[in-house]
Amino acid sequence: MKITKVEAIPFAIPYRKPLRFASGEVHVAEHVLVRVHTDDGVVGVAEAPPRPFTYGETQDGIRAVVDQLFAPQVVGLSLLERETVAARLGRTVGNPTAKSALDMAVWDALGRTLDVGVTELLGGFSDRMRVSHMLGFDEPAAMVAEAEAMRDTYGITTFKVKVGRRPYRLDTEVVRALRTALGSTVDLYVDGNRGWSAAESARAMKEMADLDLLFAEELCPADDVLGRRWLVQQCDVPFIADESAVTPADVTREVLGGSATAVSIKTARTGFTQSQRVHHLAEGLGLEVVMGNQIDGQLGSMCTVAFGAAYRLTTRRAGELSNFLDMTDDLLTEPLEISGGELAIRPGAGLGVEVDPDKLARYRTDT
Ligand code: MUC
Ligand code: MG
Repeated sequence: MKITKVEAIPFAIPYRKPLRFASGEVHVAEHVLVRVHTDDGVVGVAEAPPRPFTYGETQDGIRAVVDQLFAPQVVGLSLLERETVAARLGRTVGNPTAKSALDMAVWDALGRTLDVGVTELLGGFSDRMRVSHMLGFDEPAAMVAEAEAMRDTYGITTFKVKVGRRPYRLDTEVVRALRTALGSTVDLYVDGNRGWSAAESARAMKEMADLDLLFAEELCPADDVLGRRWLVQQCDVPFIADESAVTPADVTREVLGGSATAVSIKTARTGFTQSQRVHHLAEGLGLEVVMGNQIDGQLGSMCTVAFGAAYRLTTRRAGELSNFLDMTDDLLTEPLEISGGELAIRPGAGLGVEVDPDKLARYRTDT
């Protein structure tokens, strides 16, 4: 079970339709495939999505930190020494998606070695999650059409609507149009990616008070400490900390400081090992939890559902698992399939998915 080699392979797959939101936009999935090899001939995989606008990481930076700092510190360790892996990666600050992909590839390799699924290793609560679809900025009619297509084709009935534009009415009109078109049979929530001030957020929430929102996420910057606290106090729905709560310590600070009442768990930034800590913390604090999307490809989405399905708390709400549908292609031998509004884990060992060597050869950018 010894780790013998770690690879960080950059690849690029264009989006059919870019995702736009208040802090940036994504046109091409320029991710890094991380592979962990063991002396038993097992290979564990995961992907790191660089999000410079959220974590300051780039594709080149992820490759460099994995190759130069992380790989030398984990080669020689056993797959069972996951806490030691976490402690060694933890000596370096930041780099959350690079650390997470390595962590999840170790868990995948462990599952494959033991012939057990990652979800079973983690908690084994369920084998599936309901799916929430994230709607990026567009005209109201286009966003309504996208939501209707997701509902009619995949049975998805939960939508996270990107907001945070100025003037805020651009977004409140979209949310109103969605509620009018889709009726009360769908769940809607909003994510501002820190685009509004606290005062704009309060006004926008007041204007949407009759739209029966489920949550509000990261509407204004958490660094606007008093403004954010003031906003969260008057919010009548759970207020999700996403990019303001990257580590378990951040979650503690934001929640105890009154800046959030719910948390987004993203395996892309907390892997499986740190996501367990965030999950247990959220359970202990009595927080609502949503499994979030870091604009993941199919491998990243499988990591999200593998973790989310493992616990009762994470299965309570739909997980953000569908944005890979906007990519022109992906790396897996068998594409993920959403049906009846749900995404199931794969029955095999580890994550239960395989990277297609031909697809990797086509999309890798290092050869
Ligand atoms: C989200 O929930 O915010 C957009 C920016 C980011 O960091 O993640 C995505 C989705
Ligand atoms: Mg968010």
